[in-house]
Formats: sequence, C-alpha cells, structure tokens
Amino acid sequence: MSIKDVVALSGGVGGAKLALGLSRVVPSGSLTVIANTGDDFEHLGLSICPDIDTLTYALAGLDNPTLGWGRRDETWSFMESVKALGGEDWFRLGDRDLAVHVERTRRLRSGETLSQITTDFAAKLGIGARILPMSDDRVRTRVLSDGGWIDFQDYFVRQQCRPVVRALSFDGAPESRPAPGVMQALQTAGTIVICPSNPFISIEPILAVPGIRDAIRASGAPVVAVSPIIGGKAVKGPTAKMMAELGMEATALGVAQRYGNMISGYVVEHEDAASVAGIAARVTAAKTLMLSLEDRETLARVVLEAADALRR
Ligand code: FO1
Repeated sequence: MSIKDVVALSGGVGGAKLALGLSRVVPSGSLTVIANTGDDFEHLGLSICPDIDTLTYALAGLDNPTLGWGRRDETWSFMESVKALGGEDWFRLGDRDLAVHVERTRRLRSGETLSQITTDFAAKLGIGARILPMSDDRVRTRVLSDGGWIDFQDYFVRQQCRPVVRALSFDGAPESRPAPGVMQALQTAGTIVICPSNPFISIEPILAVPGIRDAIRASGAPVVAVSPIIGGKAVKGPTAKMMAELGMEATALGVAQRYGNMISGYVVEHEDAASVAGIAARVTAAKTLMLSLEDRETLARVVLEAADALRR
C-alpha cells in the first residue's frame, strides 16, 4: 500500500473520526488535514473555530467522546458564571476549551495568522499530522431560511437546525486565498480524501476558496470520498434534512452526484453499494460507521486501499 502524502478535507465530528484513523495508519509527517473554517464565528469576544478544534482535539486524544465537540474531562464553571450574569449560554464553551479560544483570540489580535496558531497548537499538543485551515481569510457560512439569512452557528446550535434551509452562502469565500501550504499539499498529494462530513456545510466551503477545487481536479491523485449518509440517514447532524430541503436525494447517491466528477473513488456502507453502482467513480463497500478506534483505523485503510486500486 502506498500511503505517501495523504491530504484529507474535513469538517467537524465525522471528518475528525476518519482523520484520526488516517493519522494512525499514515506515517507521521505524511498526513495533511485541511479544515473547514466556514463555521468559525466570534462569540463572547472570542474567535471560535469549531472544526479546527474538533480535529485538533481528536488527533491529540483530547476530544469529548460524548458531545463529539469540545474537550474530554470538561468542566463548565465559566459557562455557569456567564449564565448567572445573564450572558449568552446557548453556545457552550467548556473551561478547558475556553483556554484555546482565549489564547487563539489573543494571538490573532497580536497579528499572527490562523494557520500559524493552528500549527503551533497542534505541535504543543503533540500532533504529528499537519492541520491547515482552508484559509487565513474570513469566510462565513450563512443559511437562508424562511425568515431570511442567519449565521451558521445561530442555525446549527441556537436553533438546533430547525429552520428550513433554502440556500447557503460562504461569505468572503470569493475574496479568500488558500492558507499557506494548502495549494502545495494538494498539488503534491499522493491521495486526496474527502472525509464523511456534510458536503454542503463542511466540504463545499473548502471548495469555495478560489483555487482549491481546481487544484484537486488537476492533482492527478485519486480523490476518494466517504459517504456521510448511511441508508438514507446522516450518521450525525443535519445532512439528510438539509439535502431534502435543498431538493436533493438524501442518499449516498445524492452525495456522489453532488461531488460529480471531482471524485474518482467512493466508499459507502455495504447496504448502499447497489444504489451507487452506476456512478463514474470506483465504488468500495465497507463498514463506514465509526464507533470504535478500530473502526476509524479500518476505514482509513479501506480508503487508502481504494486510492491504491485507482492507481493500479
Ligand atoms: N455544538 C452544539 O451543538 N452545541 C454547542 O453548545 C457547541 C459548542 C461548541 C463549542 C466549541 C466548539 O469548538 C464546538 C462547539 N459545538 C457545539 C460544535 C459546533 O457547533 C460545530 O460547528 C458543529 O458541530 C458543526 O461542525
């Protein structure tokens, strides 16, 4: 199996699970994970980067297995104190997690870039893989619902994905530039992996940064996506609901159609294999539900083998 220079595109929880699997089967230094920053926002005066942090915590073994986001062994004194003062408590910042937001905000204000800070935090937490934000520039996912445009975290957390999604926009994306290292990683990648993240709110913001989609197409490397939909249901989050609201089929096939000819390999759960048999990408049926650490590693190997089969 040739596993040199793997580049993965990832959003939050599902993406971080596969990224952890990849980090355990790809030699240290050969894995780059490009993280969505469209979910980022400013809250309580702090710069919050949920997908970068979910990835960082997962790769450092510090992730909260119950919540899927935030930190393991978390305490909530800060949040309780904010609430007692009548402050906003709909977006829960744990005490340990808070340190990351405070320190990142301080460093951003002193002029460092998000990619410099992300790289440094990863090194301090002992992570061997490289985590790159898709861009150091400000890109913000917004959701058009029946009441008008709302910010992503307002939709996702405050309103618990209840509003019907009519359209999505990635404000700032057209003017943004890929973060340092992103283009080179894609241009020299041996394998590109699209993690089982929500295509609309996790992967498409990354593809909306000018240059990234073209670099993937031009790379010549196998591009293997893993379906975030199993048997018509999203493993976590609003993917299936969102697809239906946007007029698409909420199936593994619908996701493959969305990625179109950008992907050359597609890994789906066994039960979905027949439904995607007609697509142009080479299909691999596997267990894609990642419950254990072993599941994450096994799926990572399946993805790398699928890429290898495309090279033969
Ligand atoms: N998701 C929630 O559903 N509720 C929360 O209170 C919440 C807090 C939170 C704090 C820090 C962080 O890094 C992530 C957090 N998330 C929370 C997850 C976040 O909303 C992600 O954007 C989604 O999981 C989508 O990837």
